[in-house]
Amino acid sequence: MRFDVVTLFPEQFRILSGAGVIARALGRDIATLAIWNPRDFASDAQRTVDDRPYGGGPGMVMKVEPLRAAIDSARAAAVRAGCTSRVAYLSPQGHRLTQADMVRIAAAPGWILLTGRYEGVDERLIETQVDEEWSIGDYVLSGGELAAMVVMDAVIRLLPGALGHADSAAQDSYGDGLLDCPHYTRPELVDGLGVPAVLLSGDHAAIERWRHQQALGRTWQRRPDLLRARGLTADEQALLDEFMRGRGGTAVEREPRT
Ligand code: 9WO
Repeated sequence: MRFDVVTLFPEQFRILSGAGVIARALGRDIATLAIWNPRDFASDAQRTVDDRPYGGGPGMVMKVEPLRAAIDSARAAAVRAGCTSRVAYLSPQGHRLTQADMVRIAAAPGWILLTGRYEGVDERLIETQVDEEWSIGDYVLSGGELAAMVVMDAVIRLLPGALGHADSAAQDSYGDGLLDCPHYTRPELVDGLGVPAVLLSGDHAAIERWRHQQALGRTWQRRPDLLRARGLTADEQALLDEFMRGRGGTAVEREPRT
C-alpha cells in the first residue's frame, strides 16, 4: 500500500522510519511513503503557502494553488506506481475514525493524506480535491501531521506481513469489537498482587474462556456503548452474566454524563 503525504513539515515523518513495526513495514516495502511539500510548489519568490482569511480574524489560511499542485504531483506519482489513490484531509471536522474504518482504509491501494497547518485550508480546495475528511478524535492539534501518522500506524500494522505473528492484528483490542483482556508476565508476585490462577493452570480452553469473559466484562464496565453496538451471542451473554455476578458491580463511568 502506498501513502503520499502532503505536508509543510516533511521532517516530522522521519519518526515513522526510525524503529518498530511501521519502520520495518516501510523497510520491507509492505507500505511505501512519499512526501510532498506544498512550499516546493509555490510559484512566487517567497514560496508563499498561506494568506490572510477573507472576512478577517486571527491567523492564516493555506492557499489553494500550492496545495493543488502538490496533490497533482502526488497523484501522478501514485498513478506511475500503479496506484489510484484517493485524497483524505485530516481535520477535527472529519468523520471520526474507528478500527472498522482502519480496515477499510487498509484495503485501498493507496491514499494521499493532506495535512493542514495554521487555521486550516481554503474550503474550495477541500470541495474540489478532497474525497474524505478524517478525524482521529475530538480535540484540536497544531496540525494534521500527527493525525496522519496515527492513521498510518493503525493501517500499516493491519497489512499482511507487517506484524511478526500471523493473526495478532485479529486478536487486537477492537479486532472482535471488544476491549482487550488483562495481561500478566513474570514475576508471579508484584507488590503483593498475584496472577489469576487460571493463567497458571495450563488449561488452554479455560484460559481462552477466561480471557473472553474478561474482554466482555471490561467492555461492559468501560465502554457499554461498544457492547450495545456489537450485540452478544447467547454464550457471551452467559459469560457476561457470570462476570457481573462475580463483580456484583455497576459499569464504571469513565466519561462524565452530559
Ligand atoms: C487553529 C486555530 C487558531 C485560532 C483560531 C481557530 C483555529 N482553528 C485552528 C485549527 O483548527 N487548526 C487546524 C490545525 C487546521 C487543520 C489542521 N489542524 C489540525 C488537524 N488540528 N487538529 C487536527 C486533527 C486532525 C485529525 N483528527 C483530530 C485533529
